[in-house]
Amino acid sequence: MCTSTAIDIENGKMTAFIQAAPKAPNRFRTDRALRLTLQRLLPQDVFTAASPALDRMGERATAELPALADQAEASPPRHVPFDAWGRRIDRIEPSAAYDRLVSIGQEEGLVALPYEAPYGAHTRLVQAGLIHLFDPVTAVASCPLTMSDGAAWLLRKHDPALAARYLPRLTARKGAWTSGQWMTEKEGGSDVSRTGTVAHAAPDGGFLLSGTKYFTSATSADMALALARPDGAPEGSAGLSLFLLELRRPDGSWNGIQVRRLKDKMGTKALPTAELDLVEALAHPVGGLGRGVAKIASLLNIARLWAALAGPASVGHLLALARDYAGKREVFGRKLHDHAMHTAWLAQIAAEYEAMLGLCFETAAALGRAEHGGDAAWARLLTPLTKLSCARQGIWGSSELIESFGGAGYIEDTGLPRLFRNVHVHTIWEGTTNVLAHDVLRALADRTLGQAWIEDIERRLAGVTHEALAPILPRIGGALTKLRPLVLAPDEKEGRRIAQGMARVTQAAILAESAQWRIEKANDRSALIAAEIMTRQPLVAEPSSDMELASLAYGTMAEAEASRWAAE
Ligand code: UCC
Repeated sequence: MCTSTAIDIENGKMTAFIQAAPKAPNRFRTDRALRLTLQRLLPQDVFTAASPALDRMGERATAELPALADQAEASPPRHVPFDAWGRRIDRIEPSAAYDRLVSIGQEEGLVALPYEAPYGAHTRLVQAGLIHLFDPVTAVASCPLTMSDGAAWLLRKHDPALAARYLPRLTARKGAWTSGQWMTEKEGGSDVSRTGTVAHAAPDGGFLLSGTKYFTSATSADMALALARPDGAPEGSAGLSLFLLELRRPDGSWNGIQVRRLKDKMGTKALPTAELDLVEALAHPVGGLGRGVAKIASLLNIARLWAALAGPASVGHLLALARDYAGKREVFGRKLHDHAMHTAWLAQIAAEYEAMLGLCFETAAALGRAEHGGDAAWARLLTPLTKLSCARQGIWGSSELIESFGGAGYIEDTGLPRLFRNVHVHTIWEGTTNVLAHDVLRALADRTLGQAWIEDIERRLAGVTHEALAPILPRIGGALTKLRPLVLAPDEKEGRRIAQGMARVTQAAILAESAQWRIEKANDRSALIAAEIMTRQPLVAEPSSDMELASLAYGTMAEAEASRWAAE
């Protein structure tokens, strides 16, 4: 596998050693956490019926998709503002490889599945399994797919007439349209109440949008959903409406859109993200005027689930590579996997991976149930908890795993650094950690929801009866006791602590349930080990280690600054 014969050549002595590269297998076949979590949460007949599609995606993710992702990352999109004769054209050219990745996602049903709904309420979970396999090896081609899924759901929920027109296009498996989502402006990414884009009524019932959108995702899309303020509407978010616009007119020209520039981003390099001016772009209100923020929230919740899924997806993929590498790389006379410190470290990362995966897939299942008539408030609570925890844990786990390859993890043509860059976007887009913590607090304003969460954790823990899990239960129960008063009477300044604590406790309770199921049904103790490792960490931060200390430190720093200025 690796040779280290020293050879003499004219210029001195060189080594012919070549390190065998890490290779990820078909993870649907080899990743026990992934396979058994799906098996546990899906009815047996659904798991069996969905397995060929999951297996196919697992196969494509081993060679075909990474090769396309290499090409897409090596050829970032171009903005061509003018043609050879000086005519403004604003052409955005993503690489052919990027477009192919998007179309493979469409062919495999990543957008179509929830609308075809072959497995009823379980379809979202099957979709989550496919996204998990697809996402880390595809140069963030998931972005336009995410937006299209969110747009399709939003239209179905809020505007049957527009849905009849656009859903078949967005959810086709061949030649499908993609949608962008344009909320963010210079004044507001999180706080969209400051939206400056205006909408003037046009004679035919449409509206003409004018303003600047500062981060537009998937700018090579066919259509977009955008917030704007109609004439006469009040200030603030209550005055915003949601509009659908096609990006091109029937003759192929831009629909009142001028591209200022493509963003030069830290990662997601293959994905076109642009600053745009809207100059009387023709658009149509979605579900009539008003309630724009509430309407776009339907898209946000779906996009937040996709972003959360990217955390365990990246860590699962890197973990598979790291395990393979540990069997190929020799240091200090032994393979890496024969070094106890190395394997204990990978086990710690694997524990967090299991914890993320369980929460993400349970949330996908909850969203699926909500879409099929189940409890929408429950899915609304789980979604921000999942996104705020898994997007951040995804960065942590990816960072650790990049280190596990030593210097190779830092070298671009291994393909590893870009995974680390790309995973960072998920904490930012579709709401930062603080925005999501606020969202949790808003959801908890309904006191019955906080009580329902407490009861859900108690019910899960009551079902965990296997003796091997006995030491774990008091750790989760203790964290729940600490959180209970905070959940029932949340205090805004404790928002991060509450939301992160709830996310960790939910992860731990799901992991304990999963561990029991896997011991009993699959003779597998890996989730038990993961639960043991995970619950040895504090699940809820101490107040002094979070908010109070932070405020104190911030105040102290501000005082130091003030006294320095006074002295100057
Ligand atoms: O722009 C982005 C990046 C673009 C792509 C870039 C590509 C790559 C480059 C990388 C760059 C980093 S991503 C978008 C980022 N922005 C967001 O995700 C928005 C974050 N902000 C929020 O989520 C806020 O919480 C807002 C905007 C929703 C808060 O606005 P308001 O107006 O203060 O919200 P309210 O008053 O709380 O809610 C208004 C209505 C209420 O409904 P009604 O009127 O019936 O009471 C809420 O219940 O919206 C409802 N609502 C929700 N419903 C609000 N949030 C939700 C929710 N999560 N689920 C259901």
